[in-house]
Amino acid sequence: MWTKAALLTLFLASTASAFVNSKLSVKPFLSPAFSAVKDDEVIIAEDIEEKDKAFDLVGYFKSNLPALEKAMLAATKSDIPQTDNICKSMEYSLMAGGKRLRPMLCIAACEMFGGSLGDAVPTAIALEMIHTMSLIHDDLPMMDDDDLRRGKPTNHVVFGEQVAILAGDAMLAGSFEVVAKNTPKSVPAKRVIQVITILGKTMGPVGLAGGQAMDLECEGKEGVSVEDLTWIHTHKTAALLEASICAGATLGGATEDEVETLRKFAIDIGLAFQIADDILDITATTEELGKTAAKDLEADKATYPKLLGLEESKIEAQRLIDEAKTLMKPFGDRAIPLLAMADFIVNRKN
Ligand code: GRG
Repeated sequence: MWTKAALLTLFLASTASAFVNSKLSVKPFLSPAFSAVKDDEVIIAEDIEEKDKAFDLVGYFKSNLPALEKAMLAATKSDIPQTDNICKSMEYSLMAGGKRLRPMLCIAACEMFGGSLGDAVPTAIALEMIHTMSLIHDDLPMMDDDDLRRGKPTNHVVFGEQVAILAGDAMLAGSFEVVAKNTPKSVPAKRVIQVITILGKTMGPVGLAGGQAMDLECEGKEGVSVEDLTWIHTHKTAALLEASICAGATLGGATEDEVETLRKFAIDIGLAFQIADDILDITATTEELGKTAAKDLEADKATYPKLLGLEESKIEAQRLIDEAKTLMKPFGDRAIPLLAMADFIVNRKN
């Protein structure tokens, strides 16, 4: 078993690494498909790899954010006074910020196949509602027992455990309602049903709920293997990134084969996301993360750095990102926003 001191020593020895010090460096890339160019600088990119690095990801996020925030806020509102407290609790966590990665993946995948921002927004916010619900429940004393999330006291600390559980449940149920009710009528009903099916599966025993159950089962247990860990995180973490991308692509009109290719991409970047998360847990501060640092150590959790070592974990995360990006080659320029998000996943600071 790794002691906290051993892990911290490992961390100090690794602070010079390019991975930890790398930044989300984004320069504007002028493309008719994307209007998020911040200034006049135009980079003539030689190939997809360069274009993906040059893509203005920050601008892309900023341009999509207002539509998302507006729809998310509306999803927490009710004009029935008896619901004031639970609605406040939902709003507190949903509007607390966060990277909004899952909605952005959904929008990018939808646009990649010709869908619009408006086509994707209801599903995109449903994904963020599911994600936020999973964070609220994950933070409960009976689960990971945390008191800080997105830089604020956790939901149960502010509203109490009972309301926090119910606010999570309400958001889960509401996610289906939002997709069914608010997806534009121009999107074929068959695609909407496919999306609802994806969301349902993603929450279930072979999704977040099952991944979390196995994660809790393995806590403090000896002999957890890399295979066990990969199973946990394929379901607990990667499944929601997979749903985001597959649902977005479905809404945009991707074929079954195209969705399958994107699914492989999503699972790769989803696992890389978790490895990066495990690394940040021991290399970043509580202030940087907006949640309690070194939490995995405290709970004696199996993590990638614990099983593989810090350097190997970084190598594995980058290998997964490279593999994911290779899968996207057939899509050419259309995949650039998703490729830029894949890079962001391993270069992020929180
Ligand atoms: C969905 C039915 C159902 C149950 C949920 C509690 C639970 C079961 C699952 C836990 C899932 C979980 C919390 C996985 C961790 C994934 C992860 C690394 C989250 C951090 O995501 P970020 O960094 O967070 O994108 P922000 O705050 O930026 O959105």
